[in-house]
Amino acid sequence: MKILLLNGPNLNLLGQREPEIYGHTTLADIEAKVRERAAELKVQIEFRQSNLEGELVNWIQQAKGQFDVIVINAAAYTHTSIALRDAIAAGGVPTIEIHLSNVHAREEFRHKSLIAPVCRGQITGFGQKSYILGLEAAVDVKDY
Ligand code: CA2
Repeated sequence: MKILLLNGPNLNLLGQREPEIYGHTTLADIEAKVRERAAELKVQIEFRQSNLEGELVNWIQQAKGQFDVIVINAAAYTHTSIALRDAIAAGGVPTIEIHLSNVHAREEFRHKSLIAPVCRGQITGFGQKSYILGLEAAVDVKDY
């Protein structure tokens, strides 16, 4: 099984800014933990980050036939991007939405996810563990 794990804008800054919200863990630390768990689960993982909406759209489009599941932390694009939503809907690759913080406990503009209706489910608020939970949900996605 091949899983594509996508990260949206500014997540490359994790661990360097706003530690009171996002903690001290870097995206590289998260990637290492995800790779460890993926090895235990015997699944292949491709881990990417982009600050560019169009690049994320391209990756989602290209995932068809290459990956079995997408796990995505779309970051701020979660709340703004019809383009990402359309790409997920059109791509037909089952997609799981994840967030580090609990978006529903934050500012009102973060309560709305434009991608949630086209994702299989949403995992939000468990810090870096959201990535592990997303991966575990991805492995079993056909059973849900
Ligand atoms: O909680 C999450 O995972 C978010 O997707 C993170 C996004 C935010 O816009 C979403 O509402 C929730 C922000 C990612 C940016 O991360 C930063 C890390 C360090 C410094 C600044 C931003």
